[in-house]
Amino acid sequence: MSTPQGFVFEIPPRLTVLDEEGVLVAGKSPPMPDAKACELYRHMLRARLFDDRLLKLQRQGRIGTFAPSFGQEACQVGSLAALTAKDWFVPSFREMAGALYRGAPMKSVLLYAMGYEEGSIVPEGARDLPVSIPVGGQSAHAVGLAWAMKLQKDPGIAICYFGDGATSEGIVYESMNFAGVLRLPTIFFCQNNQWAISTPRRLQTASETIAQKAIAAGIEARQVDGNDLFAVYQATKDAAELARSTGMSTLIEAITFRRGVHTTADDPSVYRTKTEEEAWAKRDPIDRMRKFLTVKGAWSDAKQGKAEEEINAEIQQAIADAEAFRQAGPSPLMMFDHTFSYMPPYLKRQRDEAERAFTGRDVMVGVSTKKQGQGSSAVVGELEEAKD
Ligand SMILES: Cc1ncc(C[n+]2csc(CCOP(=O)(O)OP(=O)(O)O)c2C)c(N)n1
Ligand SMILES: [Mg+2]
Repeated sequence: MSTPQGFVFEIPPRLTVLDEEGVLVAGKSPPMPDAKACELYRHMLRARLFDDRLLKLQRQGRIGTFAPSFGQEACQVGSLAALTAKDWFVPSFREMAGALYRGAPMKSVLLYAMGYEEGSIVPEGARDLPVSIPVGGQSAHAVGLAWAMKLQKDPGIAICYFGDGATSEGIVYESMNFAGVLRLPTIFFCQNNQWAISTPRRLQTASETIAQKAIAAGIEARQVDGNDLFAVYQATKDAAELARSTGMSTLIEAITFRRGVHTTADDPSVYRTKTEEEAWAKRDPIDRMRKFLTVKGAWSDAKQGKAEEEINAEIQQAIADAEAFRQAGPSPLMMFDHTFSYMPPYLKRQRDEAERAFTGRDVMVGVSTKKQGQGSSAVVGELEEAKD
């Protein structure tokens, strides 16, 4: 149905360019040359290897909690590759792959996970916001940035990331409504990863798609295969062009899967099945792109080996730098300062507990504080709860 303004209330069919086997869908062609695809593949691999390492560091007590990007690398790298450094990147808490792509140092990611405010410092001049924990809240920041750019006649756009769960938060609707009414060049990028902690997609909303939520706000709606970097790239490029030329926003629903834990404080085996996890493992975005590039002769085992070696060395160096910072740097207890002029008792209790956990240890949490049979210690549990 078309309105007098020419707005069409419909969602085009879900876009897929590369199928699960890494084969081009009939009639589709790659939206970029092989060299660019290899470069983006390497970015996804880099995030995946870093994610793996972060999980190990957390289990060793060397960093605190974090939310892995595992399985969602194509959503983040594919969409950001379609934008420029002059566009604003507005993440939630699961966009480590995106942050690295934008140029965040690995050391910063580590410092954030160690509890240091320094981990939230964005490199000078970068149009990136730091991690945002309140679910959905960053959508309003993106719209504010888009509004400021519109007023300043700055040609940039803002892209914000949120999950399927966040679409049940009022602020996401308010932001889309604002963007629609004022024509603020924003891309609302929903990574529908099928779960909001233990809440499955089917209990999140009765609407058939998340994309259709754009229609009420009068903005464009798209659905893409979120494990297909080419589809994500194409959809974001189209949305960016539309936003730049007309101010029209788009809600992109990327269908993907959170392959790992929600955060390191979570154990998905208690609420979802192995069968579901295995089905999605077959659709993995990195494997899919590797197959495609290998068949084309653009990637090889030798290139993979070299890339892994370089990335692992980079990770090693970042860990060494972050741990040296911890040895020499300010206390992570500073995270409790500067918010209240008078510290509320509940926060004081958390601070004291954290102090006991940190004092005299050169790791975040000692193994001795672990309770039998639990993945995390009582102290970490409380810190994680506070951070969630
Ligand atoms: C306003 C608010 N409510 C609750 C939480 C606790 N919480 C953290 S993540 C999360 C689920 C988010 O799910 P989704 O939006 O699907 O994103 P995903 O974690 O799957 O990437 C919840 C409820 C929070 N951080 N902020
Ligand atoms: Mg989710």
